[in-house]
Amino acid sequence: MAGKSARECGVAEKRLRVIATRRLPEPVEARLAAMFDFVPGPAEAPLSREALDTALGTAEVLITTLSDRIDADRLVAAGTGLRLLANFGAGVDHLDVAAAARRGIAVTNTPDVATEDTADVAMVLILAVTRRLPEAFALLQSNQWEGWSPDLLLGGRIAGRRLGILGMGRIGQAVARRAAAFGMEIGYNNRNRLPEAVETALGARWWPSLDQMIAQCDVLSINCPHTPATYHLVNARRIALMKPGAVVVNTSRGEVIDENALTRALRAGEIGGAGLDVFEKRREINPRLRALPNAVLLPHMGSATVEGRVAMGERVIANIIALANGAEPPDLVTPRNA
Ligand code: 8YV
Repeated sequence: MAGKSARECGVAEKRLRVIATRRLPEPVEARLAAMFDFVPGPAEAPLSREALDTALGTAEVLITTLSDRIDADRLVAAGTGLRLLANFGAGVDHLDVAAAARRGIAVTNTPDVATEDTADVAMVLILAVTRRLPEAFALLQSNQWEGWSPDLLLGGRIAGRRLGILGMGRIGQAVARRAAAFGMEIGYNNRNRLPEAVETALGARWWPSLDQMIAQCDVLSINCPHTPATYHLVNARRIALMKPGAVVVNTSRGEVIDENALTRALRAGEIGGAGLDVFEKRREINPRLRALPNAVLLPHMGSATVEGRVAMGERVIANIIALANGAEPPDLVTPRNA
């Protein structure tokens, strides 16, 4: 498809002004440039406030990422021509979808395409914490490994452990499939119970009470989106319910966990460890958390595969093409499903 013209792609001839806030994969940018009046974003950092305001004021479609916080106040800068915030990513908690809707601006996201990659990283974190991988890397890098010994870096076996999945959407279910293959027992807590056939296929048990699930599981995997209802769902009270030795893994959004409460519990040895790909204040990670040997921290790379990023770009393009053709974009996010 790269290089095809708007006409060949079935897009109306008037070229929409599409501005991206970040650089996107090369084939995705090539397609956007062939079809639209496309302005790529800078590679190295998010747009400054001023540059974001200018982009909001001049774009018809703005391709956003999670590094662009666009709330109601920011939307004041939107020009009358702005019709779509096409988010490059599934989570839209950085965008005020309701405020956008009030201004007649649609919001789309890129569901599905990061499911398997994000679930892989959840497993990476479960294994890295329980098998103490960072300590192992550090030992070799320090050149102080004295060879095999019977008690060196003993971790825990994950087979037979109970996994509690908080949020059993696509990613939660992909984590369940992987964890089952590793011999874990799967439980989940979700707003709605899954159909029985899906539960059976996944071998997953529904816990109607999050408190009860948290108190029973050995590993808690956070896979629900961040919404006002899930903010600090894993708070100090719930962390205190966890078994000593339990592990918390988060590949969703940092805000779902009270990061300071988690740090306190880890430092006090009240729980066993944490594997985090996301943080409450993005790059401003609690330094005490960063210093802990039983906290494995990753730089938000759950969906960071070449294939995933290109697929995200394809979803963005499909949404813009639909808009350009006067059709409903396939991945429309409404205030109700945001
Ligand atoms: C993306 C994510 O990389 O899709 C999401 O919601 O959290 C990430 O994996 C990010 O959103 C890009 O904007």
